[in-house]
Amino acid sequence: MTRITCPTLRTMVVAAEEAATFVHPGDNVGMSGFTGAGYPKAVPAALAARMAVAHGRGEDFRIGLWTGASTAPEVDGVLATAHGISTRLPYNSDPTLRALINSGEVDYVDAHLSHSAQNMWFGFYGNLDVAVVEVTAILPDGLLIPSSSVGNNKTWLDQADRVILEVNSWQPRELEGFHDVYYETALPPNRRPIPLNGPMDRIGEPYLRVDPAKVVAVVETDAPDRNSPFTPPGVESRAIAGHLIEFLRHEVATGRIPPSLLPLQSGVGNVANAVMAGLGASEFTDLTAYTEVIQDAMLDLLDTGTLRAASATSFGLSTAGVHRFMSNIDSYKGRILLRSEEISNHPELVRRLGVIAMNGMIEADIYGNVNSTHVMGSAIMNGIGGSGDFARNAFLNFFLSPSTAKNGAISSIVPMVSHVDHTEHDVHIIITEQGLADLRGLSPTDRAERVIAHCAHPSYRDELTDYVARAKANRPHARHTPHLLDEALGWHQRYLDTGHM
Ligand code: 0RQ
Repeated sequence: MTRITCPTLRTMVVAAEEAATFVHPGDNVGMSGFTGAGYPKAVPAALAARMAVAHGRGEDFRIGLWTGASTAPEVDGVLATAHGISTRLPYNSDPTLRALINSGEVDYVDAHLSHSAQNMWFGFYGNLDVAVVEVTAILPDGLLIPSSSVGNNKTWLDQADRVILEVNSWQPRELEGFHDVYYETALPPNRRPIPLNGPMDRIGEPYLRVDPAKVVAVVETDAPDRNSPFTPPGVESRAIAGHLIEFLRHEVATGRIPPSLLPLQSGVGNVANAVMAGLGASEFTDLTAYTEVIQDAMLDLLDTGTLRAASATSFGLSTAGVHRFMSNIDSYKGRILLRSEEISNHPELVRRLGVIAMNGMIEADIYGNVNSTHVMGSAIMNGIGGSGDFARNAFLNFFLSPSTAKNGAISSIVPMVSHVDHTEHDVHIIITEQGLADLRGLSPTDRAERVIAHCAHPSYRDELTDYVARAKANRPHARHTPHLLDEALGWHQRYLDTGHM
């Protein structure tokens, strides 16, 4: 049964190799994809092959690659291997591309995900030449059923000069109705409030629109999403989750948040999964999520009723998670909604809903500044992703990490972060396996005391305490945020000197 029932677009079906000829050297290309879901499966590889041929002839064939967030080896991996990317935004987690960014070959614009679509609308990123977007099906009237992520697809389809659609029959046809795409966006000074008052409010439509006159090619695929496996939560992740859940209990007891909490946002990865698993084993019920990504642990919570419903922009499931989702798909309808990322991550909505934001970090400093993106100040890991969209506007935000990295050789609690993503003015609560530091309403020196006592690994506590004492003694008239600049900036150098990084 064909997934392309629009007569006009049916005539546009071609092989991926032919579709790729519509992408030219120097183009900006907006591809679908968010956390390894809903990315194009065939055209990027065909494009990479053309790039390799061009490079073999001594020609430069590179593109600006824009997506929703991270993709997969079939997009970032193949294009990076072909040295076909000149600029990348707004998020990457592919190791091959990361190496090219860190070597200086690829320019990377690491942006707040909620900003990426509007930066395009405002004209800050330049012209978008081509959109390559995966969809689940094309309906008779040309409307598109989105696939397993929405990301920036609405914007790419709307703004690109030329559009290539990939129709992936691996995506369940029953995804129809899981999406809510909001089209009433206007530019300043004509913006209006977004009419969303609860995490599951429908404010848009279940389909993406495309101008058929812009469609240059349609490619049929039948290929799975990346579906990375999950490792069961380790001891440290479980300890972090335990501290967080204990703290939520405390906040409920004080009456600051209701027993069903406030809508949850959870980052991706092992710690985030452990937090969700911990909530599943707790007494909390009737929770909601207003987040970016639906991971396996969220399906668990939906299955048991701990979680009533979840709004996101993407799935991020393991292979087992996909099978579970697909075999019970009807039971999730109406309980999972996928939106464009400018809505899933919108600061206006995050603040209105009072989201509880939980994100990983690389390091925090004793005063509460957080680095989510850079190793030793210079090397990008992934990017800020949605962490800033949520954290800065959240009712409560948590930053989570083991207290040490690289088998204890590196402290994740430092005098001064080597790169700042979330400032001391934004960060509420820091948690490591050692404990939790609630920084709300504290002065910098009180924060330092609490972070060192509760979050630093015991083997680094004395050194950090001594640092603050000496910094205070050194400049008696500058004790608001005591620092010894040489030492603070040099803290990370020892790891480089000892060859740990
Ligand atoms: O490196 O894999 O080489 O061993 O950083 O660290 O401990 O596995 O933690 O997978 O939770 O990732 C901040 C990167 C944490 C992630 C970050 C090294 C460590 C390891 C990963 P190896 P872990 P996680 C919504 C939210 C930004 C985007 C975001 C992230 C690697 O959470 O990308 O929040 N966040 N999005 O060894 C040196 C340190 C280190 C360190 C860790 N202090 N010094 N290396 N590492 N701490 C989702 C989206 O936006 C899509």
